Parts: sequence; C-alpha cells; structure tokens
Amino acid sequence: MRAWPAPDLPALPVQAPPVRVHDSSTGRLVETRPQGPARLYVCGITPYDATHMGHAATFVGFDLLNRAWRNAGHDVVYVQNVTDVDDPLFERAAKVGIDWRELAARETELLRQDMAALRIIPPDHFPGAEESLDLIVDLIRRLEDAGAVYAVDDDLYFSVSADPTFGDESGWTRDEMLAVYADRGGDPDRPGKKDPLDCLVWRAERPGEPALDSALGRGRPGWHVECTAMALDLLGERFDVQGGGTDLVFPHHEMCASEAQVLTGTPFAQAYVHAGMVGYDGEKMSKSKGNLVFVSALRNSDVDPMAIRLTLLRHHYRSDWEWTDDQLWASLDQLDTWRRAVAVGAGAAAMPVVDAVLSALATDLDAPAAVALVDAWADATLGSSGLADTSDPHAGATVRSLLDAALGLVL
Ligand code: 5CA
Ligand code: ZN
Repeated sequence: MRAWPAPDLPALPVQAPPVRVHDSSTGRLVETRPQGPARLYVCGITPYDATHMGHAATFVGFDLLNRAWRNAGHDVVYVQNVTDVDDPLFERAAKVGIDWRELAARETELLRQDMAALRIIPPDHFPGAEESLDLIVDLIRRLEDAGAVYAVDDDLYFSVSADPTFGDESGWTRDEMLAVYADRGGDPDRPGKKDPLDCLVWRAERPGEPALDSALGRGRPGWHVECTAMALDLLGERFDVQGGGTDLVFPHHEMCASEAQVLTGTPFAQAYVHAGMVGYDGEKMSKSKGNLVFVSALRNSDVDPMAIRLTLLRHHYRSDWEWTDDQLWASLDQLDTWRRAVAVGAGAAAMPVVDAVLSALATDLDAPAAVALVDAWADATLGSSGLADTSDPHAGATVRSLLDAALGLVL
C-alpha cells in the first residue's frame, strides 16, 4: 500500500551516538549494530477504527528510533504492516453493515493523515495482509514442509513444540501464557489441538465469513503468520528491531519469532522492543473498551498536532501512562515558550544541548530527558530565572533543527 508523505529531515552539525534500546527477550539495554541499513518492523493497525493516542504513542516511540538511527548515520528500512485481514475488522464491518475492505481503506487513509500531521517518518514498505497473501501462504507451506504445521478439521495450526526456543521472545512461563491466551485471540480449548498454545495459521472458509482464494483453498491466514511473512519477505532474516506495544509481547511476537526460528534456524529479530500502554479513564485505551481519544478528533478541533506529539514525548516510550487533556494544554504552553526562545535568534549555548539530547535519545529513546534539556535551554535563553543568556549567536536555528531532526517537532 501507499504510505504517507515524508517530513523534511534537517541535517545536524554532529553525528549521534550508537543507539541502545531495551530488549524484551533479555530484559537488557542492548546496542543496535546495523550491518548495512538498520531494519525495523513495527506492528501497525488493524484498520477498523481511527488512530487513538495509544497507537500514536507507539508509532512516535518507533519514530524516535528511526530518527536516532538516521542521526547516527544509518540508512533505515522501515516496515509497518496493516492487518487488513483479521477477525476484529470483519466483526466491526459486519456490525456497522459496511464492506470490510471499504472500512479498512477508510481507516487506513485516516491513519495516513494522522501520521503525516504528527510528522512520523513513513515506512518504506506499508504492506497489507491481503496484498501479501501469496507470500503468507508460501510461508505456511514452508512451515508445513518443516513439519511444524498440522490440521484440525480444515484449519491449520503451527505447532509450538517445533521450536525449541519457544518462549524466548517474551521470557514468559507456560502458565503465564495460558492465563492470557484465550483473551488475546488464542483458542487454547479447541479439541484436536496438540498443544493448547498452538496458534492458527490458516482458517478455512466458514459460511458467512469473508474468505480469500489461495493455493490453500478458500479461507484466510491467522494473524501471527501474516507479520512473520511480511517481515521476513521485506527485511530478511534476523532484522534489527521488531517493535509494537507491550500488548503484543505474547502471543503475537512470540508466535512470529517462533515461526521464523523454525523456518530460518535463526532468531526473528536481534531485539524486541515494546512500547508501554496508554490508558484513559483508568483502563488501557482500546477499541474494545471504547475509551478512546482519537488523533483525528483533536486535529479536527484545531489542536496543533505538534502539541499532541509533545504530549506523547513527555512520557518515556516504555512507561504505561494515562492520557489527560490537561497534559495537552500544558504542551501548548510549553511549545509557546520554546517558540519564543528560538525566535530570539541568539541564545544559551546550543551545542551542549545538541550533544545531550542526541545522547538521551540514543539511550533507550529517552524523550522526557530530551524535553527537559530543551526546557532548561529555553529558560536560560529567555532569562526566566535571572539574566537572559544570548551568548550563542546561532542558538535559535540550531535548537530548531535539533527539535525537528531528533524529536520530530517543528516550531
Ligand atoms: N494489527 C495488530 C498488530 S499486527 C495490532 O495490534 N493492531 S492495533 O490496531 O491493535 O494496534 C496497533 C499498534 O498500536 C500495535 O503496535 C499495538 O501494540 C499498539 N497499541 C494498541 N493499543 C495501544 C495502547 N493503548 N497504548 C500503546 N500502544 C498501543
Ligand atoms: Zn503484527
């Protein structure tokens, strides 16, 4: 599919340090070491509703990684998928009485507009599952050849016992997995399965359900195998970072990692990076709970998208937090202060701020630290706590470029 227009990226006067991120599989901070372009896969939306602040926070988090790599001198190949073949989409389309392809197309278009407004660097590949059907089916067949797939009635399942490393991505115990599997799209109790944790890779056509024509007959792929196939096809083996929210640690990313391990004999990704959950009104923001704050709704009320982005940046990508409207108003004030500070032209020394911001972002994408550094610079420049410091004649322009290139904020 088509992605969205790319924002301009100003060049910075210095190169950023190598990027370290928190890897869920080891629980440690690991240095990314891209060989050739840095390769990133981020699990994208299931397009049955508009982009909410939780999605936006996750995509902004990985946009910081994309920017940190670029500022460190790497090319980046970024893939973000669209899950345009999956149960939640079909269910919503049936409920509201609209064609599922039409619903997916409409919500994907809204995502494009939201992402462009938030100045998120677009993915180089933006694949949907339907357009990737042949390669997904091909991957299912290769898993079958490897002896890792079996049939239950006319459906096909991936056998987790085929992968001796199953569980490594999440680090979860079997009991922990079993406790949530049914709530997260799994079907542990289906009779005929060899292991309750085995996951569906192909669902044969059922009367009244959407189905696609394929070499496996009419039906549709399971969710996990879609991402495995798209990532391996577009990025190759052992790409640098597999990303998404912590809601995907298990089963989604575990199953993807396991299927890839069986096929390629090597780990799916070098690091598995997960963004925290954004909540609203005391619950995880989710379509099923209906407690959503939409990016598009705020944009339609004339909220500056940069204030939305700054609100997201004030939280570390790994933390769980609650959206409140007063944070948005505070961000509007903060942007106003920063705009006044850069408008002075001369200001407090900018190069130490550039170095410190790039180093904060290279250390597990610490945007809140970066925001605090810019605040301190703005205070010194405006003289909020004493005399205004205007010792650096180019400070305003330098900080403006820094905010744009490293944090995606245009003042
Ligand atoms: N299509 C699948 C991934 S293949 C999916 O999870 N879609 S989604 O629309 O539910 O979520 C899209 C992305 O936003 C995923 O990376 C997901 O982990 C993340 N996400 C969903 N809800 C939240 C939330 N409340 N806070 C933070 N991130 C979230
Ligand atoms: Zn995915």
